[in-house]
Amino acid sequence: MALLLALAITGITLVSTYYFADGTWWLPPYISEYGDAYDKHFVLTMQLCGVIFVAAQLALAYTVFRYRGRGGRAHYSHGNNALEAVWTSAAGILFVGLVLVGQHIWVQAHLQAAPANALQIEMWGQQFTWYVRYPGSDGVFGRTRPELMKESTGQALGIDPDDPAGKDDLVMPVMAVPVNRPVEVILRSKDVIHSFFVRELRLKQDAVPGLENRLHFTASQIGRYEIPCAELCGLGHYQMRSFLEVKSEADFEQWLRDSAAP
Ligand SMILES: [Cu+2]
Repeated sequence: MALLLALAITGITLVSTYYFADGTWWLPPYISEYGDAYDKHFVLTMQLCGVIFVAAQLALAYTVFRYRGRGGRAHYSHGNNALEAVWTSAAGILFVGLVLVGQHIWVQAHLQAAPANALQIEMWGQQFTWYVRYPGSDGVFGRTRPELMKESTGQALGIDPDDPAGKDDLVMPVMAVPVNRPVEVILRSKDVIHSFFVRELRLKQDAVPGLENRLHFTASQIGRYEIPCAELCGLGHYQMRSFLEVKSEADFEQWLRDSAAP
């Protein structure tokens, strides 16, 4: 029995490690400026954790077999404080080290200001849908008022009719962006915490009620990419998704015109 268990542990460890190592289980190709640094950091993390994972699982398999029941009295151990201290601090150093090595990628996308020519887009989360707002030709988002929010009248975001800046605002179910042009996304939520996630951009950021969370990117590949909500936000969470449509500059302008037409 102990031998079978040890073999099963070893087998599962080696098979799962193989699929990670040969790239079967990996992210789709990236389309943003963060992709290269992000993937390198991801690989480094996976390699370090992978070595520890394999070593720990093999040690477990060995221990299960070596100390199998042979009918004698069990020996009880209270552990080893020196060993506990060593591997706890080793794990601490590893985690803090990885954060220090990778933090510049996060800072670049989330803390540094977007380029001045970036196209601004608001992304609103609501149980269980996304609303994408474009500021229109004036480049200014109209004021929103919570008491005016009403889905049944098509006023999901409560754009104030008395604010001239809101007259040309465009609210869409999908996010279209021009290729190779910086885009700043302003994340807002009407109810609970949602999360904007596009695997191909290698970006994920929460939309939090009461906050305006910003991130920016430049998409380099025309195509259609899923935007699932990546925060368990309620019963309908599984169906909450939108799409990022990266278009050529001309197609994007055309899309804006078509969408704005009554
Ligand atoms: Cu959600």
